[in-house]
Amino acid sequence: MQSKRTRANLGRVAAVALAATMVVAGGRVELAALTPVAAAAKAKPADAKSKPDAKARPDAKSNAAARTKVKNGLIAFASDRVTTDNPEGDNEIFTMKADGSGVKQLTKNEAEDFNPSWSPNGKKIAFVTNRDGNFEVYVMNADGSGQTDLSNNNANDIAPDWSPDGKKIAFQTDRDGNDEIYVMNADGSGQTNLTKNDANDDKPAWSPDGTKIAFQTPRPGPGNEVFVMDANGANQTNLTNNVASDFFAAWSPNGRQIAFTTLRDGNFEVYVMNADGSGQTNLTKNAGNDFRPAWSPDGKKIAFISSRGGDEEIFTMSAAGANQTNLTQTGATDSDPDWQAIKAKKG
Ligand SMILES: [Ca+2]
Ligand SMILES: [Ca+2]
Ligand SMILES: [Ca+2]
Ligand SMILES: [Ca+2]
Repeated sequence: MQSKRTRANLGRVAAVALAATMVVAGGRVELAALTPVAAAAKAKPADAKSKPDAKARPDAKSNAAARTKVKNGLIAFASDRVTTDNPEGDNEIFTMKADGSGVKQLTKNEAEDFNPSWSPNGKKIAFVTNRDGNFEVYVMNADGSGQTDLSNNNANDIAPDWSPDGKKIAFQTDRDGNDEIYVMNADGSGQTNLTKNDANDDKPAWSPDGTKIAFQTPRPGPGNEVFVMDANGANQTNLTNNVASDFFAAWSPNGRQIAFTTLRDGNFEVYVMNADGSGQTNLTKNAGNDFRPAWSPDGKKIAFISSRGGDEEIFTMSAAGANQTNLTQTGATDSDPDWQAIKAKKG
């Protein structure tokens, strides 16, 4: 049966993609991530010198200008909730308002559809689907129309993330025998390996100024670390440097912080750190699993997944960890939040 096949396939790929989030602690294996992957370094002295002050940098200035023109839009997410248009209960892409109301289903497909990622202008959503028999990065319009295969490769292509100028999409693929971070043009052309490392390199996240890509990798192992590299793959650097697994990096809109997930406290917590890896701070502080942070475009809130109530729900909190609020409350698995940026109208 189709849905069974795709589910089995999803399970396999999720296991591959998330293998690096498994941690062996005292002989006990803890499975770190429960969803279908949905997950500025100790800057070199030379780097640090060339960027002494973010405020003084022209690109940082233009980012600040851009921020003032952006407001928070919809939250896209994946869910296996049963609906009239999803009787089989496979994963579909949905959107909702930031208060959890106005839920709309964008995909209607018996395959698994997940990992939504808004384009910087808020008009398109890249996502992952296995409707063609293996995982591909697709793109669609914000209303669900025009669903198109971008990666078009027999390997598993997942975890898309747009460059801030909307011209490129980074993603994760196992086409070379282990997971690598690739980049392609927004039309799917020019697919290029950035990481080229025997370890699994997963879950790219583009910095708001476009110069860096954060990702997760179990180097040196056994757990994942949050790494950062230049957008061309150079200078791959460990930011977290912690024996526990650290993964699911997400840049703050001003580029000064990176939210991530860590197992260092015995269950998943959403942490935040400065973009150079300093100041690693627990935001969620909850006995349940809290993971996969996604910033609001205005930088004031963070969406994340929490299973503190038993099943995975989409929560939001302030950027300081206050007001942790469940938006979904379905009993289904709700995952992969990503927040739309809307350009405020002029005048
Ligand atoms: Ca589906
Ligand atoms: Ca593929
Ligand atoms: Ca690799
Ligand atoms: Ca927790």
